[in-house]
Amino acid sequence: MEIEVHQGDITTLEVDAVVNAANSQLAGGGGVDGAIHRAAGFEQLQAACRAIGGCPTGEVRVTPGFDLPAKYIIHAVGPVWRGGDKGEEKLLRACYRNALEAADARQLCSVAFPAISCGVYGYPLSEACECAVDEVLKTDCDYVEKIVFCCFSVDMAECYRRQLGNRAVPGF
Ligand code: AR6
Repeated sequence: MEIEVHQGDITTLEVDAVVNAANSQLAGGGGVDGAIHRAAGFEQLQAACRAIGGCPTGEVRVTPGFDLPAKYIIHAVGPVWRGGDKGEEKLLRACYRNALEAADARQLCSVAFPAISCGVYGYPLSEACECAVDEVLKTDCDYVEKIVFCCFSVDMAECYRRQLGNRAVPGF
């Protein structure tokens, strides 16, 4: 598995799928969800989301990428951080695992993740990074061969690099 830490806007990435940090209504919103909706084309993406209906926390749903360079959007609903003892970690890990499984089931090769739950939903970044890296390293994929951790800030990119370095991932 090739792993890259990229600092920038996930909507510009030429990957098979970008993961969206969605809400359980798949209704669109701010943050990365807003950016993905704007870049994909709000109306067409919302029509696809409405047809799906919604998505429980920890699960994922897939739509086309529409006007994005990415072929697919994997909408993952992360947990709202409520102090850490309300099952947040299990749900966040499930997002990464389910997103990878959904990509692999579609025989996709490259997937970019934002830091799910680390914005409006308030998940502490270093703990979220640990879950993200851990799940990516331990999920068995037949087709997915490249993962991009897409970071909006220098601090966030550093956090992922540190995590990957701690796991002795080549290149970090
Ligand atoms: N590219 C990459 N990362 C981004 C981008 C971007 N264009 N924009 C923001 N981020 P958030 P959440 C980072 O709040 O915490 C929405 O309203 C951002 O810096 O987007 O899971 C949904 O509709 C942060 O590190 O997602 C939900 O209601 C990370 O993406 C709710 O927010 C995630 O921040 C979900 O909250």
